[in-house]
Amino acid sequence: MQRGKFITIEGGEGVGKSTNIAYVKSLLEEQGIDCIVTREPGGTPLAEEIRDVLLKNREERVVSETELLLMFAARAQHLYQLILPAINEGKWVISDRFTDATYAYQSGGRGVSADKVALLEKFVQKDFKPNITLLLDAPVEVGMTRARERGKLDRFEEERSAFFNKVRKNYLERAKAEPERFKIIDATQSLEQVQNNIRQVLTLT
Ligand code: Z5A
Repeated sequence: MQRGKFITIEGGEGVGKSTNIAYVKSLLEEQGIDCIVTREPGGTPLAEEIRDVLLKNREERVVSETELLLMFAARAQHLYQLILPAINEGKWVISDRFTDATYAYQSGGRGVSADKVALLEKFVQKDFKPNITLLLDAPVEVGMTRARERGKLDRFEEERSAFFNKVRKNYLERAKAEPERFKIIDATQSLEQVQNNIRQVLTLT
């Protein structure tokens, strides 16, 4: 049986990842592709528990290394329990965020060295990487306004725009370094235009 593919959707907060993931699934299903949608941190019961720990607002300062290790603990569970078994059964897996988010947030945003992220990436994933990464890109203010309109903010969303600007910069640098894998979508456009772009990119791939 042919192995499935792994598609990730990345970008800062509020750029439209959750909104567009269902659209990506419907596009693939139109082409007769069997696929599942998942997210990070999370995707399995244990990984979702780790997500709750990560997103909870708390008095105690969360050390960046703790945050990094928890991201990869959730990822190991998600990868071996859900992503790889599905791909081995021939399914395509579409994930709302994956390891590019760790480079962007923990390294770009928090300042942990990229070498530490790369070490854990190798340990957990070996050479496994997404086949395609859709990067929904918009100025930080656009995403923050959209996310804030939704109400209560989690521990990450409480960060200031300087943090999210570093995250965005890191994503764009990664996209530049791997142009074959990354497809940048201008997320400031109307939802209809964003989805037209996603359709074009996925049809050409
Ligand atoms: N994180 C990390 O630090 N390291 C890691 O390795 C990983 C994650 C994997 C949880 O992620 C947090 O974990 C995340 C990074 C960190 N925190 N932050 N920030 P998450 O993906 O669950 O949380 P999120 O990025 O904050 O997702 P989000 O706020 O739900 O954003 P979104 O999914 O991209 O946006 P949305 O919910 O689809 O859209 C937001 C609103 O905008 C909504 O009302 C839509 O109707 C509207 N929208 C969407 N598109 C449009 C367009 N084109 N026009 C107008 N309005 C639109």
